[in-house]
Amino acid sequence: EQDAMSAAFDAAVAADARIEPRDWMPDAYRATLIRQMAQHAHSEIIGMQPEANWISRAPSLRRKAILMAKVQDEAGHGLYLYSAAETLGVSRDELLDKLHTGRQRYSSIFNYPTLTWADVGAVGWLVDGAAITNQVPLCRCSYGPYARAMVRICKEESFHQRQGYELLLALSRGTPAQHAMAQDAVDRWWWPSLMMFGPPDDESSHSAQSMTWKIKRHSNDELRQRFVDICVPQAEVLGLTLPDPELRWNASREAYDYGPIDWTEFQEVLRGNGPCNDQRMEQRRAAHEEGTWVRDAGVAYAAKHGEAAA
Ligand code: FAQ
Repeated sequence: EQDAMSAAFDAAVAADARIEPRDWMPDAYRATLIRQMAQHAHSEIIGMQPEANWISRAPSLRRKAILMAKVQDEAGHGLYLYSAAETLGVSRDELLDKLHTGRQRYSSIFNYPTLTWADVGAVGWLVDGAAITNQVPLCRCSYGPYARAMVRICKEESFHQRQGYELLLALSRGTPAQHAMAQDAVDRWWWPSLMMFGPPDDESSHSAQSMTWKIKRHSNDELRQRFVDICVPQAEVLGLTLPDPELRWNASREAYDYGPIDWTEFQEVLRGNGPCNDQRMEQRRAAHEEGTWVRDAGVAYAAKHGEAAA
């Protein structure tokens, strides 16, 4: 019987059909999805911190309203993704506990500081831009609940990317000091954004299996290249430069060549030694503790009204 279920799973993946929560799936497929979806959900909620840092100092009411909406969207993305992960038989409590005790990861990118207002623009343009490049193919992921969650998330990420781009354009066309601030932010965020796509293909431990299962549709390096090719012309329109002297069009590859990525820096950030790792984790744990009474009240309310309904 196990063989028949396994064959049905393989056939569904081969036919580009969706695997749904009640379908049989290999344990390793389930574990991979839990790892990736949890890491993705954690990234969304930790990713609220660097931008929330600027809400109280946004330069206008309009900019503040836009930024607040964006940060709220990230919370929403986290919630869809935790719910989607729960369909695999794990609880949100368990996943949060793993985040808080360092047993699950969140994206390397959120361990960098947002030093100026221009960083809000650079995060929108580059970080959300990289996120969309990586996530659009996830709308075709073989696991149904993840693929469907990605559709709405990608639409919202597109809005986020545009707000960042528009913000940077305004600064770039502003005073010389504003232009310099925009350039400095791009200089600091460019390389960490390229690292978001994960290690190079030959060092990516999960890629081959995840691509066979159609969880991932493209390799880390393919998506990184796609992102570079999208960004170069956008930087030209912005009037900003990308901090890579080796960046140039390669006519034979029909793609931009780019300089070497500092993978030692990436590994250090993953080990917890990035500029903001400790701060991000402390703030996350504190937010969770301070929210205990809200969760308790919710559970008490549900128990009381659940009884009434029964
Ligand atoms: N950071 O074998 P691979 C956002 C780990 S966007 C930290 O290549 P895989 C939106 C990896 O877990 C950011 N760790 O792994 C937003 C593995 O570790 P393990 C979130 C990383 O999974 C914008 C090891 O390295 N997006 O939040 C990173 O096949 C603005 C080997 O790597 C997603 O999570 C990294 N960058 O490919 C929010 C997208 N890269 O478990 C707020 C979904 C790799 O063996 C504000 N995830 N690692 O110890 C994916 O597409 C994949 O998981 C990859 C990595 C492509 C990230």
